[in-house]
Amino acid sequence: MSATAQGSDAAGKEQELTDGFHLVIDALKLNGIKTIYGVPGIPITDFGRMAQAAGLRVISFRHEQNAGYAASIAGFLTKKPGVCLTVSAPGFLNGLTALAHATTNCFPMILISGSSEREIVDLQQGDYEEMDQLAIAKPLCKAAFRVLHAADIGIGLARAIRAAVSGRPGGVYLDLPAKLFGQVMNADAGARSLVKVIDAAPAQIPAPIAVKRALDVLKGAKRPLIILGKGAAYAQADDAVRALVEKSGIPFLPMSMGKGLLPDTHPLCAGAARSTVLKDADVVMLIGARLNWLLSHGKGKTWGEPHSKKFIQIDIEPKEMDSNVEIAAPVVGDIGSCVSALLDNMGGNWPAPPADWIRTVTSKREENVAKMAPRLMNNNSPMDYHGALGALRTIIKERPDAILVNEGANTLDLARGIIDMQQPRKRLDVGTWGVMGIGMGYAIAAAIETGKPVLAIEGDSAFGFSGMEVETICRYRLPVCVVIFNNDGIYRGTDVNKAGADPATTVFVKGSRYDKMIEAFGGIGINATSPDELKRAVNQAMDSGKPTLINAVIDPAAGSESGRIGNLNPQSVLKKK
Ligand code: OXT
Ligand code: ADP
Ligand code: MG
Repeated sequence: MSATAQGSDAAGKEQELTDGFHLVIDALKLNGIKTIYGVPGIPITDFGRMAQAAGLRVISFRHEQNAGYAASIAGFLTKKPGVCLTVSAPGFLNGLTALAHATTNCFPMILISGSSEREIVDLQQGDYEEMDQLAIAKPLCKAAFRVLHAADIGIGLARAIRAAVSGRPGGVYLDLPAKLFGQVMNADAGARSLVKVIDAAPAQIPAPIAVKRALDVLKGAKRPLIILGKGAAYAQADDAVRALVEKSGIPFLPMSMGKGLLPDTHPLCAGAARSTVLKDADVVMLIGARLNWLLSHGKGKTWGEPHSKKFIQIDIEPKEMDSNVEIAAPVVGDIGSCVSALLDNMGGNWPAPPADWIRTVTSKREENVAKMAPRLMNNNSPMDYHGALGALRTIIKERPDAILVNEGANTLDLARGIIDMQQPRKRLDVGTWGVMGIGMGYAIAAAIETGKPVLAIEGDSAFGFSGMEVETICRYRLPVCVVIFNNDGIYRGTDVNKAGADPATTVFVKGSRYDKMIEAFGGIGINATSPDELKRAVNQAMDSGKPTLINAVIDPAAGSESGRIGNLNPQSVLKKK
């Protein structure tokens, strides 16, 4: 408890005092929150200083959006809410994209923002950075709270923590008006007002009948498939998930951030037979994955004949069931409890899936892997994606502990397929929205929360959304190696604007040297023009643990429009006239 001053009560008796600043800090510490990601300024500058003095780690960013993404991925990695701290109005708005991103991706996060005074805001009298932040945040997050009295800080924070991590995790907004920080109260009463949240994310046990129904559906399957989503990675029920796959003998398809829950090299991994398993499976068990656009909504030609399959879905959110197609066996609960219940009820002799199904999946996988293998070996200069990623694939294989952050279009889609992951929660990427800009925030939080080395593989456009944070990486001396796949632009660097002197909308300055950027802050910059050079440079960076930025020169003609999701671009009938 950090009471700060002496004062006297109404009867003139000496007493220890505390204030809003210290109560927020004490409440965070009491609940095991160790790190705050943010940008200082009015009214939270002193709060940051005091938090640091009180032993919290306060990571100061160059832009709130990156601090917010850092907090969101800290939530994913730790199952505790990641905390982002912003100033009012513009700072708050900068952090809001990340709060919405956390909610969309089901990551627990709390955006704490200082705000202007209610009396002035509500009368719209033009306060410094005036904005009705609570009203704006509400539709973009799971819950939003404002604390007006110091005595309510403990409850306010407890509500925010519970809302963020219980049930389906998500983003929570906590509004703290400037005046609250300076409010004074008796230190003992303040200490008593704090709440240590007990069992913030209670286990949610599935109904026995739901478990039985799921096993009945699964048992009847001739071509079963398990899809592992990032919810399964978040749940940290790694052993149970692995046991379920291995006991059932069912091929599994990892979603992007579900990769590594079981190694991509596992004999049952169907990652390299994606189209085949989605089209041909007759029973699909979704574990912590939604049937959204990333799974073509569970219907259409990706999924073969209409109504040709039954779905079993394990999810903590009951409303997720039947969101796109009928779910034959919904299992509602937390993944740890649900998967354990399935395992307990499978009995000793679970029948293996028919051998011809396993043969089909295996041979498709081997065919695709063999097709790709020679492309990964080239040492072309300038590099193509396959040559460059072939080099990085070996590095991640040799360093399974490292965390891979990945964004871009071609840089993302090809890295996802080419780089095998061996361990859970090691691949962090653009998630449900396919958002550019997560890169440096994720890399920073991953290094801080796990202490592991980080390799960020970034499209040159993607990197630009958060690139200034290389200064943050250098300032905190983080073991982050950023590799920029520099193909001179968005998707490709070859577009030409035939209508005038301005460059085409998708191209950047040709031959840019991003490696020079980090040198400005004392980091190591390297220009790599071939896969061999790239491999050497990354190994050197990962061995040294020093902040490094490698400009990987990629052939500007190597990529394709929108990577593997070009089909989502609307077409104009006039376009090709
Ligand atoms: O089975 P088949 O035969 O089909 O084969 C599949 C697998 O079986 C096989 N495979 C393998 N083969 C061999 N070996 C192995 N190991 C293996 N593994 C798999 O490979 C194929 C493909 O497998 P995959 O990838 O699993 O399957 P598929 O069909 O692609 O899956 C579908 C999806 C939808 C699940 C998948 O594609 C996916 O997850 N996609 C995510 C896409 C995404 O989110 N993209 C990012 C958004 S794009 C765009 O919006 C961009 N913007 C606009 C923008 C954004 N996003 N955000 C903001 C804030 N502002 C603007 C911008 C600006 S991208 C972008 C920048 C781009 O430029 P950069 O310079 O950054 O990047 P470059 O493109 O590099 O220049
Ligand atoms: P992916 O993009 O990998 O397919 P999604 O983000 O679409 O994954 O889906 C994740 C799902 O996992 C969400 O529906 C969410 O409710 C669910 N989820 C998250 N945590 C848990 C948990 N601990 N137990 C059960 N379901 C969870
Ligand atoms: Mg590019």
